[in-house]
Amino acid sequence: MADFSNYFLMKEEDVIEYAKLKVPQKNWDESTMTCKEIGDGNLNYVFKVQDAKGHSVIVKQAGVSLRISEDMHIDPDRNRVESEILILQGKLAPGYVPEIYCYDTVMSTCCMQDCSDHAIMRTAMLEHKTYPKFADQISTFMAQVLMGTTDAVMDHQEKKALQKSFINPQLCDITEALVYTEPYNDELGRNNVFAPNEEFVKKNLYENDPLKLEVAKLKMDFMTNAQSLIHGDLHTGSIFINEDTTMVFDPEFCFYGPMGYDIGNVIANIIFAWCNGDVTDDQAFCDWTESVIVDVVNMTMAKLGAYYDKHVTDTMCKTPGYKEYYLKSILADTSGVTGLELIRRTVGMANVKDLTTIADEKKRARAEQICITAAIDFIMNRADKKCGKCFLNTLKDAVKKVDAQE
Ligand code: SR1
Ligand code: MG
Repeated sequence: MADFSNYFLMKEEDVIEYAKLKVPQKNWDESTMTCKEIGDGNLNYVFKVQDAKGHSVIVKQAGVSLRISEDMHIDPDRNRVESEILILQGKLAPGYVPEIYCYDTVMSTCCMQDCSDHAIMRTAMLEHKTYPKFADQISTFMAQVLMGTTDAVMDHQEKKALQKSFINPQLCDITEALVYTEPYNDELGRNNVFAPNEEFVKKNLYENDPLKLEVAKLKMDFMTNAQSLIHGDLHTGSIFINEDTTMVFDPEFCFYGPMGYDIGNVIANIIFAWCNGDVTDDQAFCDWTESVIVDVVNMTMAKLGAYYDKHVTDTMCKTPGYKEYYLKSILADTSGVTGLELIRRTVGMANVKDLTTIADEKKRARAEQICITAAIDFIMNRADKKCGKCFLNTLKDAVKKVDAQE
């Protein structure tokens, strides 16, 4: 039997032994323990271990190559980064992330709270479920974690220590390529463009120099604006949800970057959910997603401002007018990133099921054109998107524009 003192990629039977050893506090009923690999992400292996007495744990292991592509290799130390940030986020926003029971830098594995009384939000979105508390909960999480890790609030030396510990060059490299570069030129031939939209993508993205100029500005901002400790991949596949609670997981892309990156990811992925609902004319679901778009923007900005007022420590940041300047730039970044995420999940290497599962070719092509059209507006006119309604109007205007071209 393995003693887990040297790294190897675990199989289900190994994970049972691992859980017995590493999570003894569960008082396992050993004879009834089972394990199932439940991961469907692009990078890691995720197992659920349980027994007949109701004990359970999630065991997540980082492989040396990625599930989405065997040619892509990333240091499995990302598992440590992920565990440490979950612990920190749990302190800043208690109850909004799974509890980490332990993590192990030899096996690049962590053991965490089983959240299977929740759904993965993307799966729930594909079933057109609605969650009235979501906007309030995700905005609280973002405000507390994002503003709570800024230079405006934190001791500057402690902030720099965090920035150093969460420097994450390999994962950032993926984002810089897949979000900020390849969707605009397909330089590595890895884009997945839906065949009926090839011409549309060529004209609106690959040949759109004014757009590329704005994306270049956003890319350099992503790489240099160490504003807060961001999740770095806050899409609906990184959120557990049920009627009562919202829990954020999978923060392995975290690093010190612009907080609009997280907020924009949430908005874009709700727009994908809207597109999926729109295809089947599910009015109740679309109405809810529309309210989420408006509320997430407005509530997040209001809570960031309130957190700032209560916790700001930097003397110069207390100067009248600075907070408003700061929040304005966050909102513009949020709009820009909403556009970037809409584009990269539509035409890039990692697509979203909200679009790819639309079976009707014409409806899928239309949905993708809506995303790209809205995205261009979100990026090009990002300084003008000053409230939640403006974000929703950008989507509605894109629908009108695409439908008028048909
Ligand atoms: C190579 S990994 C592809 C994507 O999956 C992750 O969830 C990130 O979004 C990344 O860009
Ligand atoms: Mg992920």
